[in-house]
Parts: sequence; C-alpha cells; structure tokens
Amino acid sequence: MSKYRSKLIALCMKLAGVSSKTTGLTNVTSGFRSATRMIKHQNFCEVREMKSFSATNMKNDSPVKLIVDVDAGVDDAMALLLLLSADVQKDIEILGITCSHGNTHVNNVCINVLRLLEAVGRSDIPVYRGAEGPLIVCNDKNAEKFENFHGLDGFGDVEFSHTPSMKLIQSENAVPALNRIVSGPDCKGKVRLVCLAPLTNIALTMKTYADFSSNLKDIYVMGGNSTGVGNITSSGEFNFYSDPEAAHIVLTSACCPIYLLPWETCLTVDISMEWRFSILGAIQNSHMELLNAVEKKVWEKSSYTTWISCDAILAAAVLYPEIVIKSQKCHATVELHGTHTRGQVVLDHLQVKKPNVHIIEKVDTSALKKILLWAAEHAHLEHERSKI
Ligand SMILES: [Ca+2]
Repeated sequence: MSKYRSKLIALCMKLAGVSSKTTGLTNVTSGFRSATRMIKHQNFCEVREMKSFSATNMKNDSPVKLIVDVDAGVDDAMALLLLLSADVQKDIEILGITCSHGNTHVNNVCINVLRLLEAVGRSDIPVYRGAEGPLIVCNDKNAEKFENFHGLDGFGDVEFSHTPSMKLIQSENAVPALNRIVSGPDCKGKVRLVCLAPLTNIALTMKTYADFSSNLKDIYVMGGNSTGVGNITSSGEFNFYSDPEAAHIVLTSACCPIYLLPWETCLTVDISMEWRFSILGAIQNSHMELLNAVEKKVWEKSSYTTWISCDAILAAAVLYPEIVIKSQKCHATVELHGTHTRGQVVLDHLQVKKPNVHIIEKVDTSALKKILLWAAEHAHLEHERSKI
C-alpha cells in the first residue's frame, strides 16, 4: 500500500457538498470502489482524503482501461497529467495515447505528448500518430486562427533544450491501433475512450471497423456546445468546428454511451489565473515546470481573466464523476450545412428522438481545484518509486 493511501477521513465530495445522486450520472458511478486518495498541498495547509477514482471493476478490482485521443495543446497536457496521476495510483490503466490534428500539426502533438510523458517518467505508454486533417477540408481561416492560440507548436512555442525523437512514436497508425486495442480479448467492453481533440481519429476508426464503438465501454468527449455558444465562430466550438463531419459520425453512430462536455459548461468553471499560477503553479516538479512554462506563454497573450482548461475538466469528470453536479440526457447532432452554424451541436429540445448523449452541464469548481492540486503533485510518483 502506497504511503499516499491511508485511512479514509472524509470523502472529498462530502467536503464539496455534492453526491452522485445529484449528477444524474448514476450509471457511471455505480460499481465504483471506495478506496481513498490523499490530497495534500502546502498552500492549503490541509490534508484531505478523496474518494478514489472509482471506475473500477468490482469483480476483480482491476482498473478501468483508458485510451486518450489528444491534440496537445496545453489543456490536453493538463488533462493527461490528471489521468497519468490516476494511472500511477493504479486507479486507471492508460493503454495508449492517440494523436490528432487540432491545436497544431499532428507531428507537434506527438512531440508534445512525448515531452510530457518524459517529464512524468512515463515514456512506456505507447503513443500513436493519427489524422493530419479533418475528413472534409473547408477553405476557412477560422480553424487556423484558433490553432495559434496554443502557439504554432501547440506548446506555446517555448524553447526547449531538446526535442523528443519521433522514433518513439509507434509505427502503427492510431486508427488500426484503436481498433486492435479495443477488440482485444481482455479489453472488449472495458475500454473508456477519452476524446480531447477533433474527432477525426474516432470517426475514421468507427467507419473502418464496424464493431469498434460497440466494443467500447463508453466515450467521454470535450467538444461542441449546448446553447449555441462558440469559441471559434459565433456558434462553433473548436474541436467540433475543426471536423464537424467526424463529430456528427461519432454522436449519431456510436453504439456505446457518450458523455459530452460542451464549451458553455467550461465557461462556468471559475478558476482565476492567479490561482493557476500562484497556487497550482507553485508546486515544483518536472512536469509542473513544463506546464507552467507553456501555459504562461499561452495565457499571457490572451484576454481571458479566468483559467479555462476544458480538457482538464473532462479528465477530472472521467476520474471523479461526482464533480458533475448537473447533467441531462438528450439527443444531439451536429449542424453540417449552416451558413453561420457549421459545427454547432443541435439538441432535440422537443424530446422526440431517443437520447444519445449525456450532456455535462455543471461541474463543482472547488472539487476540481482539489483534483488538480493532487494530480500536480502525484503524477510522478511511480517514476520515483521505480528508482528506489
Ligand atoms: Ca484538446
């Protein structure tokens, strides 16, 4: 038993005053074990224990298997940090990371992922290169405009002392790799897919391998919107706008549950820049050094006054469904032809069609901060243990 696990003092969600009953995601929370996890941070002078990530198979107590699709991207990096922390604790098992175009070219995404894995000492996790571009290319400069938000290289164009070799990327492409892993005898029905990028890799896999989505446990997606608010056009959110056809395929064709974190929900998460850089950023280790450097470069040139890390919010919801305090089931599709609304999620407000997504509508900010602090400190523990 790790020294970082000890007797249960209090469940984090009790501290936050929420319970899974309020989330509507009971099918996610059922079957979760009650292990413990410590949150400790010098700036808070507090030690609290959290209900552990609970997506665990009650029968054999084995961790839930995850594949993460990314376009890293600074918020992808923070999300990966959360997931890697849970992997270290054996609460989840990351089977692979697939890379997509999005915030930057897919080759930069691969390098950024390798850089983060190196910082946390987890270069053993296989990384796969995926799609270079969307299913259909439109001559539109909007995507290019937002691409540059994370810098040309997706990591703030920070100058690093060295660049990880692309030889570390698996020779197998992300699309066949996704299907191979998910259809493996020990993985069928057990793999959770966490999507933090345009959905090109996922749509291509679904169209190439008919059984792919039915072999998944479920899909968590950061992308789209729920009330038509966009961040790249008036009504288009970046991930969905970057490949609307792919988003349409995934939402309308997947044969497993989908949990969707839309842009508007991310806007309700109130975390100040000061907290990000003075509290979270005060934690000193190799991975926070990396994330502090790239995030400072990205945010200092933006006009945002709150820290919005969409992918990290989704990762926290994957690990701790209890932080979702409001959600709804409904039918969602994606507008493909609108003059002004291409890429917008269209909800069936008439409730005529069968629900196909769980929309995450509200997340507990206080609990999210605790999870971020915990992850920032603990992502590297396995690495340290391995050196003993
Ligand atoms: Ca992303």
